[in-house]
This record gives sequence, C-alpha cells and structure tokens, in this order.
Amino acid sequence: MPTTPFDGQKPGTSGLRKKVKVFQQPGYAENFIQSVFDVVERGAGATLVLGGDGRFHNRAVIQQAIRMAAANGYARVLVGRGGILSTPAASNVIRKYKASGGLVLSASHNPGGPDEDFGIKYNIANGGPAPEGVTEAIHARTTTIERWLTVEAADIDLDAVGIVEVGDMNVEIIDPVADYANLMEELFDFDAIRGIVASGFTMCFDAMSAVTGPYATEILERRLGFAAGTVVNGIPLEDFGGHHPDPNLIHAKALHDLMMGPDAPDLGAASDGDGDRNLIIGRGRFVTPSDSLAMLAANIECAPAYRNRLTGIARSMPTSAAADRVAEALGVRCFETPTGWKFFGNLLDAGMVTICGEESAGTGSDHVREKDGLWAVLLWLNILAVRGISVDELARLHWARFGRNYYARHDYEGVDKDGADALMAALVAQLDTLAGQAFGALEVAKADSFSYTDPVDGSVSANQGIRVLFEGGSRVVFRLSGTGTAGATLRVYLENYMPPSGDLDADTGAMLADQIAAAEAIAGIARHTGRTAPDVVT
Ligand code: G16
Repeated sequence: MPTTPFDGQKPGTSGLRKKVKVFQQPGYAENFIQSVFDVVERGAGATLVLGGDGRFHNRAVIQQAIRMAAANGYARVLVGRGGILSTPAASNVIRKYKASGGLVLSASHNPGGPDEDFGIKYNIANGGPAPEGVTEAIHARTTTIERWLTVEAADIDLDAVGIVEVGDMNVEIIDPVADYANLMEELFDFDAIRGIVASGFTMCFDAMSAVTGPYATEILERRLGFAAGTVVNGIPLEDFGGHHPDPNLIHAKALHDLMMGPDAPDLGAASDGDGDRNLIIGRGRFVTPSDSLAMLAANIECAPAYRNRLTGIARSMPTSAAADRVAEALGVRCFETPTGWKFFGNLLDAGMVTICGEESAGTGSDHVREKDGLWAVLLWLNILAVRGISVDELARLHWARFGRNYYARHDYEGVDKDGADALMAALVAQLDTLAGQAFGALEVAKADSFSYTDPVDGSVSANQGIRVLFEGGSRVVFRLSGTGTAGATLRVYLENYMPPSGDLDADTGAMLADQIAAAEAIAGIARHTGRTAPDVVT
C-alpha cells in the first residue's frame, strides 16, 4: 500500500517532472511506476529498458523500478551500465531488442541535484514517447491506484556488465554506448568525416557534464579521430556541475563565446541533460534550431543512409516555416504538429516523414523515435565533410536559395500560474476579433488556437498554442511550457520571413522588433506576468 497518496500530477510534454524532494517521498515514484505498469501494453515474457541521464536520484529509482518490474511480471530488464542511457540511446535499445517499452529517468535540460529536478517518462515499443492516449491512461490510473507491487531484493551492482536475477526476472546490465555508436556509424559517412578531421577540421563538443559525454568521446574522439579534449565537460555528474544542461545561448554561453571569438574551431556543438537536444554553432555563425532542421533536410542526401529516401519533413507548430520551404522545393510532404516529440511518432512509423525537428533544439529522424542530439551533430559533420564548406557558407547559400526566417523565442520563466493562465484565456477570448487589427506596421491576417488532427490515427489534440499570423508571412505564437517544475513558463515565439531578394544579413532583434511590440500589445505580457523583459531569449 502506498504510504503517500499520489497527488495525480499530470505528466507534461515529456513525462512526469518534479523536484527530487517530491520524488523522494515514500511511495511517490513507486505509485507512478506502478501506474505505468498497470496500463501499458505488454505480452508475456516482456522486456523493459531502464536508464537515465545520471542525475541525482537516478540510481535509487532504477533500483526501485527493477524490483517493481520483477513483481509485475517482466521477464527481462535491460539497464545501461551505471544507470546511464541517453534518451535516443534508450529509444534505440527498445527498438533493437524488441522491448515492450522503457522507463527513461530524466528531467531533460532541467538542473539536477538534491534540490533540483527529476523525471520519469515512459517510451513505448516503437522507441518513442508514450502518445497522449497512453499518458492520459497513466494519469487516470495515478488518481485511483491503491497498491504497488515489489519484490524483496537487495540493490544490484549497476556498474558491472552482465546478467543477474531479481525474483524470476533477468536483469542485464549493458554497455550504454556501443549499440548507439554502431548505429551512428551505419547512418553516416564516417570516412568522409575522418577525411576532414585529418585535413585539420576542428570542433568543440560541450557535453555539459551530462549524459552525452561517454557517447561523444567514443564517437568523436575514438571513432572519428578528433583530438583528445574535443569533448569538454565529458563526465556525467549528478548535478551537472551545478549548471543547467540546456544547450542554448544562455547556458552554453562559454561555447558561444568561443565560437564567436578568434580561436573558434570549425564547429561548436552541445547537447542537453539526456542527450536529445542539440546546439549547432559554426565559426562566427549561430544556427537556430529551426534553420538547422531546414538545412539538414535540404542536404540530407549527403548521408548514405538517407539517400533517395526523404519522404517528408515534420516540424512542431512553433518551429519556423523554414523547413516548409525546403519541403516544397524538394517536392515532399510537410507536417505541422503540436509541441512534443510524441506527435512525430505516428508519422515516422507510417513512413510519411523521414526527418523532423523542433525549435526547442530537437532534431531527429526515423532511425529512432526520439530527437537525437549527437545524431544532429553527426549529420552536420557529414554534410560539411561532403560539401567541403563551412557552417556560415552553408547557411548563406541556404538563405540565398530559400530566404531566411528570422526567428527568436522569448521565455518568461517561473511566472505566477494564475497570471499565465489569465493571459492565455484573454488571448483565446480575443481570437475572433484580432483579424484585420493593426499593431504598428503589422496587420493580423488570422489568429487561432492550434489544433492538430493526427493523419494516421485521426486523434485530435486541441489547445496547442495561440497563433497570430500577420499579413506578409510573419507571426507570433504564445504557449505555456509543459516541462517546467516551478510556476508557469510563458513562451513567445517570433518569426519574420525575408525572401532571397531581401536583407539576409540583418540583426535578428531588429528584424523582429515589430513582432515583439505586437506580442506585448496583443497579450499584455507585462500586465499579466509583471515582467517587462523575457528571462531567456533564444
Ligand atoms: C520536451 C519534448 C519536446 C518539446 C519540449 C517542449 O523536450 O520532448 O518534444 O519540444 O519538451 O518543452 P516546453 O513544453 O517546455 O516548451 P525535452 O528536451 O525537455 O524532453
């Protein structure tokens, strides 16, 4: 019997995220895990994959989950050595070993440590995040659950590769890196990349003291021949060295400064806590995640495993429309989905898209069912190696062909939840009257609350953010984050398209000034949140 009733916390865009102290309450993690085990599909003899980003409390929950899996009839659990599996590596292991699903322990880019964040997400048999139907069922179960099952067994040694028995179940401790590194070697032209490395191409990969360190060291330094020290902050730490493992221009500022300075290597890259996000910066050139998706899609033929098989491109709604122009030019389909990687799963499974991405620094393909930070870095390397050009040259050539979507996201973090809800409600209330109104130089063409109908299973996801589209193709999007753990986070996404004939080398802030002013006028951000400036601009 649980000693603390579960409070029915609803999993957000990426599973359940709470402070470590919340997860440490007796019965809390157990009740959530049991709710997962009670509702997810699995046959007799099922395999569960278990791993996390190594943050504080990771090992404790892994031991709990092993005992509970044994009591719940799993035949086998595959655990990454040391409790480590990056999110994309976990997705790969689920698929490769035909597991019924996996528990991935992470709060992604949120900070770690005894007073910071922890999280649990469930991925289904295709390797992807549980779709909404499953997360809703898990949530419903958490509100009624009255018991959880476990076996009496001591903690196992998580650091020794091999097989041990817990109850009637086999626990296999596996090398967390090997399968993933082998997959990358199958997808990309490692010889071409080794070639530019031998000719002096340099890079800096910041693993942010998080999970990608061992993966990046193996792939970049051991297999591709980059110099020792190419991977910095490469040892996963339980508190990520006290930093936010979020690869954006604020939290990866040291990398950004390096790349804008005189000693910049050819490529700068970083990944987040659990290894699914990526940051790409060329020498003197930051690439927005939205542009990165478009540029990777436009050049995907450079990578052996993707030659002649691009079927379509998907992007989340707040992601800029840069990828749409590539899809149109290449004659492939383009899909606009709600925020959350789970919405790409059906499209990837059905072969309707090959590559997908999000403004929140996520890019991936049909090789797994998660976004994949190192994969994106390797695809960039592959493209640069084959084309023999720099990041900056590639970006300029891309804009000269497709035009440039100037883009930024403004985050207002930890704002009062009631104020944030009131702001969104007020936006909804004016949706019908916005069209035709002028805000400075901008006139609203259309405003709506984004709703998505999955083309594969017909499921509808409503209320996925407010879109305000202006005449001329620029827009502002408002959305509340689903991944924060304190108060609410308001995200304002700003976009302005410049055709190839326009100014392709302007300052992003200046290009978005009208949209920023319009966003304040329409949403009353200062009035509702008490904030006059965003906390983070990316
Ligand atoms: C998670 C999801 C992403 C999504 C992001 C949105 O990212 O996996 O697909 O884009 O949340 O975050 P928010 O709701 O805060 O805007 P991650 O990297 O945290 O797992």
